[in-house]
Amino acid sequence: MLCKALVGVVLSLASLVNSHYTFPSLLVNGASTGDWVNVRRTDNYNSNGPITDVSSTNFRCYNQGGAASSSTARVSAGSRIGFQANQGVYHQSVTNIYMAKAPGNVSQWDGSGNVWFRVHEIPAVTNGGSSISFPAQNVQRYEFTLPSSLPAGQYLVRVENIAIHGASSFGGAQFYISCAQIEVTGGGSGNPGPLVAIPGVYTGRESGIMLNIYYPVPATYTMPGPALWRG
Ligand SMILES: *[C@@H]1O[C@H](CO)[C@@H](O)[C@H](O)[C@H]1NC(C)=O
Ligand SMILES: [Cu+2]
Repeated sequence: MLCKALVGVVLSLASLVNSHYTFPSLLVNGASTGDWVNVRRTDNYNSNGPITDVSSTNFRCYNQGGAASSSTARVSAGSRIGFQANQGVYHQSVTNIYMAKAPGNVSQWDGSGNVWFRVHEIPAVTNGGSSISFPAQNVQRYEFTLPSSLPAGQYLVRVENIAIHGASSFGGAQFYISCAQIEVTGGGSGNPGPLVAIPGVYTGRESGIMLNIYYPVPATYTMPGPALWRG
């Protein structure tokens, strides 16, 4: 018992030093546009710490401490975009990417309302209970293709990495979030949805957010969030 407790302390000290991260840069067709240039600087830009309250307004873009806006990157529909972390993503985790269309100038928009749709996911991989693995872990970049039917206009793009190494009790999941500003050119007449509000999209008790990944090994894993919109 004592031994186990000591191992626990050592492991948690190690994770304090090493394991947190941020997503400061936007990727456009594989190239970073720089740290906090097109991504709104998050409150944890120094601490790298997670947000855990899914009902907080700060759960949207994690930038209530200031630095509301950044500059807006122009990208054409059909391009490959994404986010780069400031170091490898250490935690056993899964990743969602959401987008929301601004009613006007995205620099002056806070992303409130039923406006967010989910465009990309990197779930955990299970196989009926014998193992679980995390393709979102030990990588630094999450990229996806903007559907060519995405309507032109200005958008917030929100990366949400959900670390579930200690998620067996309520509030234990760690969320690493940031929002980029883009202006989509070209584009089509798609109708992105279903639309949800952030916060509001989660209660924190979803099976993909509050779970024990160790024992018993989950037989399946369900990504939290609305259905994906793929264009
Ligand atoms: C959008 O808002 C930002 C910040 O207020 C401003 O710098 C920029 O010029 C605006 N863009 C347009 C097209 O009005
Ligand atoms: Cu961490």
